[in-house]
Amino acid sequence: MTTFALYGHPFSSYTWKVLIALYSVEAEFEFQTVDPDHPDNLAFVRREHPAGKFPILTHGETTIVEATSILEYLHLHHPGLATLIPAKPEDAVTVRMLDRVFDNYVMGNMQRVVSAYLTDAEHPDPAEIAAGKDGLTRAYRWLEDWLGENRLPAHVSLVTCAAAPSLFYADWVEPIRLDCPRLAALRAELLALPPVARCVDDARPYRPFFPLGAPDRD
Ligand SMILES: N[C@@H](CCC(=O)N[C@@H](CS)C(=O)NCC(=O)O)C(=O)O
Repeated sequence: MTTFALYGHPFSSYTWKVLIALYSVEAEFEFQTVDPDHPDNLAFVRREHPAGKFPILTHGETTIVEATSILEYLHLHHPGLATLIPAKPEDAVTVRMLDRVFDNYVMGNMQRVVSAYLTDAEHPDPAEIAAGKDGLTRAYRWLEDWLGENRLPAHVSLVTCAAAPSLFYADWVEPIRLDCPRLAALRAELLALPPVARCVDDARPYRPFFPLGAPDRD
């Protein structure tokens, strides 16, 4: 079988998104760390992604950018990951919808707050922080209501891969409060899944680099 190679970093939420799928089936792949100690990998990512971001997957002559597209590709090309997206079209729409919700409104608002600290660690822009946290609170409320009326697929799916890293880091930025018990329970369930726990553990050495300061939990 042609080797899959994943360019990413163990502390990167979007890298986790793909790692969770690969780990869930113990897929064989090559991990290419993107950091200053691996300048060739940094150069590859800057060349291949329109904004120089990772993860990136290569498979033979094929290069795929963007985590969701990588998962769509693995769904088609990795025999163990054929269930990442449900076969029933209506269910597939729901899974893809939630993937967008987690990326755009959970991950996106979490990254907005983190970016404010990366831009100026001493004096992060209070307006950016407030906007990001407000966006997270709104997304939490929407997800809490959605979970009250719907169920997620029981197996590892595209939603698992999107939800676990975004909820993990978002909760560090704006804790999920007691008024969202279903969402808090979902985060705990996701963190207990072996492929997610493996990502959390592999990322532990990098926690001191979390720009807001990592909490003493998880
Ligand atoms: N829309 C991209 C977002 C990827 C992204 O934000 N990656 C971050 C790491 S989690 C990154 O590459 N940061 C480094 C940079 O922007 O230079 C995806 O879905 O893959």
